[in-house]
Amino acid sequence: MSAMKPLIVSDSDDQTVAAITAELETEGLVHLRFPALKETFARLQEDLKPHLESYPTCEGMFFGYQTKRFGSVFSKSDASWALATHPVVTGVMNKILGPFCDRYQINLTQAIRIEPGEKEQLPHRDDEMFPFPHQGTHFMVNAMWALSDFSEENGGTRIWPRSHKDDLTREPSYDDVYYATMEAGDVVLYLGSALHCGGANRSEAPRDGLVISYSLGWLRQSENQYLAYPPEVAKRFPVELQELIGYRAHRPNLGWLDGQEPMRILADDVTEGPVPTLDLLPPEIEAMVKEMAA
Ligand SMILES: O=C(O)CCC(=O)C(=O)O
Ligand SMILES: [Fe+2]
Repeated sequence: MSAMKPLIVSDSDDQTVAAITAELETEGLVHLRFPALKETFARLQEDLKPHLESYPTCEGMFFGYQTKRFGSVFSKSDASWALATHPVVTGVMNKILGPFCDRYQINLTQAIRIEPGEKEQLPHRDDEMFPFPHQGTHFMVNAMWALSDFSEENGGTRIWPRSHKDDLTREPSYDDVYYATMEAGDVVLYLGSALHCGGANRSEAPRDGLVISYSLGWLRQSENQYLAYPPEVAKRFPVELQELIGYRAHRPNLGWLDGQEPMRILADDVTEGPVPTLDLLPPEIEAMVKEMAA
């Protein structure tokens, strides 16, 4: 499977979200194109270009010696906000991650430039860092947005379809691997449990991608979102993004600040000083607590 026709997404309706979710759950990946994001995407490319130039290459066997990476993308480009919160993408996250948590969250943002000459990365699952068996539960879903064209030759991500249902292997067969072949602006969504890796770049030009990763709201985030986006930075973000990066508590009682919603400190008129600790419970537990107290 060397190429896959992208699904052209023009509507954000339930049917579109359901079709994409079904494909993602069956195959472990789905290739999408959003014609309406063209201008936003051009701004994103422009904003990220100087960072892709100035960052040094990584220093590690896994991250690669001829690969550049950087995070904190939401503060480097306002245009990235619309990608992270696109209703089709969040609709799919709701369906896949929603059943296992009160709210899903941003796990990381990472721009990745694979320079010419880079070798293929170790095949892996992105959710391997969670040291707990979770077959049958989705912990993470990633979106790999193509900042430049992706091809088999220039290091387009390799993803093994349906591998999320198999045991983890480091030596998969290349007979049925999918080489992400994308136009700049396209995105491939893939499960955190899908086996994949960055490809070798045998071309003359860099391959640029942007990963926006989502995970269950009760897991630790890969990229420390509160240091990446401290309150004075996060204040600029739309509320939906503030919530997604973790300024909204996960019910019950995870991620609060002094017993209250961390969101409150983003308000301009936040009250200083001692505040009461509040119950931050899911509606069904709140109802039960009330009933038992009655
Ligand atoms: O750059 C890519 O195509 C994928 C990189 C990747 O999978 C990773 O670093 O976890
Ligand atoms: Fe990966």
